[in-house]
Amino acid sequence: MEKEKFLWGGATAAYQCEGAWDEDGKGANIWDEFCHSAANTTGITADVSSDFYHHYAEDIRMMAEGGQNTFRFSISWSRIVPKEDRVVNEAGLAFYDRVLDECDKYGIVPNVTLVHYDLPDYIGHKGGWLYDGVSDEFAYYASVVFRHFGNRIPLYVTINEPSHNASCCYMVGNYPPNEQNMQHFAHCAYNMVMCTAKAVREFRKLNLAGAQIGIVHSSGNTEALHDTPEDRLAVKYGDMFSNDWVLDPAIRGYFEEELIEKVRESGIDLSFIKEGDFDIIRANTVDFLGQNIYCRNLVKPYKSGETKATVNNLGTNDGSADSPREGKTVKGWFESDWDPNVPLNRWGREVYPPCAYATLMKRKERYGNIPIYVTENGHGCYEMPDENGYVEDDERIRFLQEFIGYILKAKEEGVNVKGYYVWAPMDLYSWINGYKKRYGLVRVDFEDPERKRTPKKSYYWYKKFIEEHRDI
Ligand code: BGP
Repeated sequence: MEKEKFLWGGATAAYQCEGAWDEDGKGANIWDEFCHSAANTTGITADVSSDFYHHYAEDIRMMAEGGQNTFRFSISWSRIVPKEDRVVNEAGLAFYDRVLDECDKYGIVPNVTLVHYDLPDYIGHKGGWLYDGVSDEFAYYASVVFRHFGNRIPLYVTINEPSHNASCCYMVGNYPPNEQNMQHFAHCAYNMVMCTAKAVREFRKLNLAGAQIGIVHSSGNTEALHDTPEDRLAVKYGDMFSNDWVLDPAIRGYFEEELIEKVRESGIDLSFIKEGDFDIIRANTVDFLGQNIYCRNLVKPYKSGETKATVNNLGTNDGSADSPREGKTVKGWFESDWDPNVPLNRWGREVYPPCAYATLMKRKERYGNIPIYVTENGHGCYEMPDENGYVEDDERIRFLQEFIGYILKAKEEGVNVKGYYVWAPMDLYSWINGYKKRYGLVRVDFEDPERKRTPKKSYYWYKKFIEEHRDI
């Protein structure tokens, strides 16, 4: 039997790169609505962004020429089911057919996420992730996608990063609907779990030979700088809060009783759990895990203060001791800790490559041999191109090289890692950080109406690295 090829590629998300926000029958989503509203104080939108909608052929060709054999992207829900009446927009399906044709042309394996933050606005108006019907609407949309694309898509993902998404929407409040409300956080989190279970149920009905379904999770491993009983407990709570509620139901089919009790003790009203839900969760687990790897979850025991979180500080970190840092306090659970020996990026996030190894080892310890794709890993930077648009992004190359080194070490030690996706193959919109924070291997000139693409130094580095590691 031919050895299965390791997948090397890049990842994007619909709202961040497609543009064409109201073209060919697409409905608005909660990000269109937020970006067009006064709540968006920067005034920056992704109405055009990288214009992937019109540049997909060029982008996919560049991926192929860069040696990449897989591409992770997301489908825009509101392109497929634009309105509450559930009528399917054929032009939306046709767009993704064209994207898949292009992938086929180069033998690029598509890895497709059903929702990457961008709920349709009509779901948003009913309460978004808090709407009781959100999981049924999602299951309907998912079944439309599964029926249309079938096993042309071998890797489906239900939701991108439930924990990061819920936290930004309802804890930090930097993503729509911009709330700081832990009751809503928990309700949103629970509905996301139900969305995955119900979408998996639709997927199983079709018996799509050769196609698999997974979930993409973002939080890394939890660790503490000290090894006291209190620190060990903080690590446990850190995992329960950031990892277990997403991964236990999706992979094992249940929440641990201890988690439910701890949430109840924290004063959360759990009446959103409906009879029969746990049977649906138990019967509908995923085939693989998509693990995004950016940083670890460094914690210490909870001491004082109300629950709060900070993330993505608009590039204000200048390295000084009082610069904003990413982290959270969860009352009665844990607090984030800071390691003075580990550098932070401009957005206050640790740059700590060994977390890639530790995260993957932890996943194996808890979830056994489940196939894992590293579905995102990347480094945001402010960048200056030369007069030809070329960027020498050595800092990004170092970052990727070190992280990939740790990922391959975990693979060598038995973690079932089957693929790696750099965030991102080209520059795109970075949510509330707009366009100045860049992640791409290919520069996109956002000032240019034609959105000229220019490969950066990292693009060529990645190409060579893949050549040397094609047959791992
Ligand atoms: C992940 C998201 C992506 C992407 C990336 C970088 O959490 O899945 O959508 O944006 O992080 O984050 P940011 O753009 O906020 O720096």
